[in-house]
Amino acid sequence: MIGIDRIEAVLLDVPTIRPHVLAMATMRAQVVCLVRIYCADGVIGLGEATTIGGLGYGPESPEGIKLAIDTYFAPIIAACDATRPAAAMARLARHIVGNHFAKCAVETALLDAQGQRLGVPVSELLGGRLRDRLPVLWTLASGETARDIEEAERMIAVRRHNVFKLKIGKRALEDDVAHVAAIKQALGQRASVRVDVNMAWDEPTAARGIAMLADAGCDLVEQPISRTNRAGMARLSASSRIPVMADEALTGPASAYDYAVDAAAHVFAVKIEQSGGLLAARQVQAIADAAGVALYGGTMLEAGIGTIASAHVFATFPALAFGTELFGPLLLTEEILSEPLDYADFSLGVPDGPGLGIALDEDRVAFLRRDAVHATISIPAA
Ligand code: MUC
Ligand code: MG
Repeated sequence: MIGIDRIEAVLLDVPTIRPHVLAMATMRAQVVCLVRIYCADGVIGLGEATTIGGLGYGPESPEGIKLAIDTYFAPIIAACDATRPAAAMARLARHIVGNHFAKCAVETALLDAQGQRLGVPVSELLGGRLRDRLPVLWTLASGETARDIEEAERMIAVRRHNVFKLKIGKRALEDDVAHVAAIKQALGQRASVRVDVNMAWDEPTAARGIAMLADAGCDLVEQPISRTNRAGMARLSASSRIPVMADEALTGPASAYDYAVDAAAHVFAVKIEQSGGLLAARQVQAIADAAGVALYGGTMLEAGIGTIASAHVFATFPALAFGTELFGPLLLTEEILSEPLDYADFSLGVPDGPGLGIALDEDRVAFLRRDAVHATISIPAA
C-alpha cells in the first residue's frame, strides 16, 4: 500500500492561435484543469480535464471539475492505495455519480503515477500498444473559407495534416455545403475532407445535408443531429452514402452499447473524457469492435497531458480506421510541456517513457494559472 498525500486541481487559461468556431461556441482560449496527485512514495501523477466552450458542449465545466475534485474527490482519494488505480476508480464510482471529465483527469493521474512507479508506459498498463504513431487530422474552423484553404495548404506543405475536419452547422445549409465544396475542390485528392455538425441540424435537414455533402466529395459526417435522437441517427446511417459518426452521443460504454445495438452510427469517436476515463474508453472500443463499428480517436481539445493520455489509449486499439484528431496542443499559443509533442509526417508519436512519458514546464504552468499574480516589472538581482 502506498498512500496518497494530496490531490491538487488548478485552472490554466491558454489562448488559442485563432478563434475556433463551432456550431455552439467560438473558442478564443482553452481552460485546462490540471490535476496532480502527490503519492506518499514521492511520485506525482499528472492528469487533465478540458471542456469546449465552458458549459456549451457538455454537462461539466473546468471550474465545476475543479470544485468537484477539491470538494468531493479529494477525501475519497486520500483513503486510496496509489498502487491500485482501478480500485481507486471503483471507489470513486461508488460515491460519485457522473462527473466523467473529472474522473478521467483523476484516472489519468493515477495511471501516470503507477506507470512511473513500475517503469512502464500507460499504454502497457492498458494491455499494450499496437502502434507507436497515430494519424492526426486538423480542424479547419476559422469561420472563413479562404483562410481555411490557406491553413490547409500550409498543413499539407509541411506534412503536418492531410485530413481535415470542417466545423459546420452555424450557417444556412446551402452556405455550409458551398464552404465544404470550395475547400474540397481546392484540395482535391491531396486531402480527405470531413465535417462535424455538432448536433446543429434536425433530422430532415441532416438527410438533405448529408446527400449534398456526399456529392461535394465529403468523406464523413460527425454527429449531425442531437445526441438524444438515436433513432434518427440510425435512420440517417441507413440511408447515407458516406459514413456517419457519433460523438456527443457517446458518453461511455452504456451509450456505446445502445448505439451499437441500434446501428446508429458507422463510426464511433472515442473520447477519454466523455467516456469517463481511459479504461471506459477501452470498453467503448471493445463494444465497437464487437459490433463492427469503425473507430476514431476523438479530442476535447486537451493540452499535452490529456492529448497524450488519449494517445496511450488509442495506441492500444486493434483497429483505428479513421485515425485521430489529437491536435489540441497545436491549437494553443502556449506549450505546457517541457518537451513539445512529436508531430511529424501527418502523425503524433506516442511517448515510450514511464507513465504518460511527459513532464510539465513548471514556469509556463505557473504563468498560465488563473490565480497567478503577474509581476509587471522585473527587478535585477543586486
Ligand atoms: C468535437 O466535437 O469533435 C474536436 C475537434 C475540434 O475541433 O473540436 C472538437 C470537438
Ligand atoms: Mg465532434
